[in-house]
Amino acid sequence: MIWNPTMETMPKEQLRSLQDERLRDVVRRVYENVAFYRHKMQEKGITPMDIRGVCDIEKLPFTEKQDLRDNYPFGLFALPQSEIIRIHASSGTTGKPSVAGYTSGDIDRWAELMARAMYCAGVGKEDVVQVAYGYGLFTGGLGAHYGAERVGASVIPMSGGNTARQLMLMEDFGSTALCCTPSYALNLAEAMEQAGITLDRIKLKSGIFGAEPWTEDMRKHIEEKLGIDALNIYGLSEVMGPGVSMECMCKQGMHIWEDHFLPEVIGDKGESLPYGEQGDLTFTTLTKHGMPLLRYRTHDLCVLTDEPCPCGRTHVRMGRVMGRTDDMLIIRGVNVFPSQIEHALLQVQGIEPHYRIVVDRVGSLDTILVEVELSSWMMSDTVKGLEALEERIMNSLASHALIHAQVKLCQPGTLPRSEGKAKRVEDRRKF
Ligand code: DLL
Repeated sequence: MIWNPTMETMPKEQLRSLQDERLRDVVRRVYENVAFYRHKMQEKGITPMDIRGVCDIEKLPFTEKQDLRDNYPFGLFALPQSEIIRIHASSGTTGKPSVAGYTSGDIDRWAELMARAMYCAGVGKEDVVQVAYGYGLFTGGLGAHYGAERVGASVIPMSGGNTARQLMLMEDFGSTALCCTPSYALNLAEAMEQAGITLDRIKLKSGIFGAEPWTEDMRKHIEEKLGIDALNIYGLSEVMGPGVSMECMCKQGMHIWEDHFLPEVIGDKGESLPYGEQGDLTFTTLTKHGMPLLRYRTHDLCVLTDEPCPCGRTHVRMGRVMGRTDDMLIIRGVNVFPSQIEHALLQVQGIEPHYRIVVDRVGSLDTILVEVELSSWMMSDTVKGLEALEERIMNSLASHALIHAQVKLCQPGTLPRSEGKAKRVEDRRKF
């Protein structure tokens, strides 16, 4: 199922010349309408005339999240407010959020890209889509909502939370697709088990999960528990929201919709890296009118590949996001991402994928404690058995994540559950 075959399977050369044309257009628009970009380009001694196409991308300035903050709230909008019909903002743990404005054309294009995403997951007009991403300033709920409507599915706009009600409606309304964070999908699966709802009572067949990092192991776990295909979707509010990229049924990375976004992977020295190398994912928006961005540094670490995909889509794919550069923990000089810890934990039998990472400092030494829940069948095990399990977890953490962590086994159901983006790390160190 391909929503827009002309665009999604467009030959590479044709796609590139479309990008060339659209890049020239967006550069001209921001130069004329956004003082921030005009100044940045003047500083670099360039004008829109210097940008002939994608080959000149490295001449353009980067945009950082801080630039959005400095121009808070509407300083990067490229059109007068009368043209803006929607405003979203990302939560931002400290200070002011970063804001994004959309014209009606932007909303229309977003719905189109989310429709592509729905088709990637095999979701069409016969489907009942339960949207359990939060509705509001967060882009997850409304993004999924408009995409599901665009393909003609029946949308249940649940928003996040209220787990018992989610399950009741999932069963009663016969939801066939679920949109939420992977951690909430896991939470729902567990609650289903506890409520004694067996898989034959629900009709779910696919999940469109994203907004936070997750692992291949977690995918398997969720797929088994819910009896579905669990697919990865990526996006960020500054660039659009969910649907910047989406995995197809081949499950080999997420297609970035290159007719709308120009991705680059940037290395430590600010250089554009070739496909296959890991770096900071960076986007230039090619068709946004409300708030176009040039070379926006997401700080999400990943790898791009342009190996042909069996699905026939020609758009470049991004691998799983390893983590954000600012999520990386440095424990006694060792760099570790929460996703590596998740991977290490899910190799071990006897525990559940509910975990929390507590980092602290004792004297001048960093400590890391990994709390993880026991599977219920382990609860009756002997002390010796539990000690051996702890040891296996520590070994797995040492070999897969290269850290020496303390491990605490917790009773099933005792660690906090997520309803949106999971908060798995508690860093108690004072810097
Ligand atoms: O999380 C948009 C979204 C909603 C994406 C629903 C997918 C589904 P923000 O709140 O601005 O927007 O957060 C963006 O979340 O820079 C990544 O660090 C992370 N992220 C999003 N999707 C994924 C994913 C939405 N599939 C930030 N895997 C991004 C890993 C993801 N990280």
